[in-house]
Amino acid sequence: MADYDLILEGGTVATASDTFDADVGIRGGRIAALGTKLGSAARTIDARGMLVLPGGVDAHCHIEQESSTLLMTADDYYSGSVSAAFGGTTTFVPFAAQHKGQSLRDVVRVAHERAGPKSVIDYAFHLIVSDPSEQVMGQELPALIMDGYTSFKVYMTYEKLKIDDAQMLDVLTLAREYGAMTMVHAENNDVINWISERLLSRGYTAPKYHAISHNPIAESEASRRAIDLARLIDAPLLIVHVSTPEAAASILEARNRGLKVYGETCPQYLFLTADDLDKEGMEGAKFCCSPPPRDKAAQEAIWLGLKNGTFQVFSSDHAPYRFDETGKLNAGPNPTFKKIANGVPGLEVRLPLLFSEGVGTGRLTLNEFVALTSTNAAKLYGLHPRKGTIAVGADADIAVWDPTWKRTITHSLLHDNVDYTPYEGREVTGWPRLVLSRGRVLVEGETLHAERGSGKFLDRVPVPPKDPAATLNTPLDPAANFGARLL
Ligand code: DUC
Ligand code: ZN
Ligand code: ZN
Repeated sequence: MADYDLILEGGTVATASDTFDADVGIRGGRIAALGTKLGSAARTIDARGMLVLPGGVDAHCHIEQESSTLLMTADDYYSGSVSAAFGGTTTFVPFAAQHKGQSLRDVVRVAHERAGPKSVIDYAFHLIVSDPSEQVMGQELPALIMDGYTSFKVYMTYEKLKIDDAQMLDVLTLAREYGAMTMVHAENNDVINWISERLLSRGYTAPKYHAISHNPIAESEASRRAIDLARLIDAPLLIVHVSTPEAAASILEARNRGLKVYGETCPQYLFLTADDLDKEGMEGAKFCCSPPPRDKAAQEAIWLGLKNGTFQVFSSDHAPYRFDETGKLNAGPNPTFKKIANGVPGLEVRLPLLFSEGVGTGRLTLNEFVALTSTNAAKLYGLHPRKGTIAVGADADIAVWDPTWKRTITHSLLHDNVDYTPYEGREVTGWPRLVLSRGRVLVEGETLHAERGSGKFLDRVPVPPKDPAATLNTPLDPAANFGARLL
């Protein structure tokens, strides 16, 4: 019998901290050895000239999920996970989304029913909490966190999803007590609505007004407020899909003060601008997402944030809607900017875009790239060290990158179920040639080997604060918990 099931031979391994030449021995789905002359293997793959990186962890994507207006995404767990795999992502964390009035337990059950038979990559779920009712806050959410659903997203905008500041404080308090991570969509709903109404009443309806209505101040104000609410509770907070220099600066300032504040950004804020929404006719609808792409100066600030510790996580926020009546144009062929389905696809191109424009140009080191696209998300969401690194004992989730592979991104190259890509025609250098999930070959060249439903759900454990005396009670006891800070 061979020593290993598979050896990747002669490649350069990179983790979030180190880069070194080593063969990787894989046994039983895990990394069993790193070194040279490892022994025999049932299969050996020549990785000379290749970069052997941890598979990507995409911690923000919308898969087989109904939007707040009950519009279903174009990707289900099969097409979504296949698309992820072809782009070098081996774990994703889509959302189990609650709509007002729904039981969170039901929402989680449905997410499992959707993902289990279809996903080809391993997955976990973030919850979306839109209705923090007594039942949800008193029973369902604490129980779900303890069951391992240790992260959830809340919204400060979107009429049907948003929670108010008092609800946010309740949610943060509960997250702190039970050891969960709160993710927040930070945009000021009233600011957006106020501008939108003025635009619409003057007949300004084209897609480009989406970007104008989502003014950067709506994002920076809400981001500051969310940080302050988290500061009051001393709860961890991750601000998702950050697009503006000001919001980025607030996150960095909070981090420098030692707050447990984290930031995420996405490809659309590095590679698209508001000008893309101003394309001919309804074409601009393809680029409508919230927050919207900004300007060149904002792109530069977001690049800087990837480098200077503002952002820990680079996710796709893949929100796939086709450019037809099932998606972007579900409200008719000529909708106002308010009625265009929000979101852009990006699951498959997330890593190649950042690799090419980040590592390829020298803006990011290879190790920073690995940290931003894989390791940090695995750590923040309780998946590390099983996921997000190349180390003995870790799952053998590996993307073997050809750093010289030049490709032109075009819709027909991609495997999602969307009928366009916002990055059409963009040339990139570097793409994975081989993708492994728990040692199984998922993708080799342009061929998919994975079986439907072969991805596994990933258990996580909550991490409550170490000092139980510091744990907040509900309702809050100001004398015990807040005295020092409130005075
Ligand atoms: N914005 C979100 O908040 N979610 C999905 C898509 C989008 O554009
Ligand atoms: Zn969002
Ligand atoms: Zn999103």
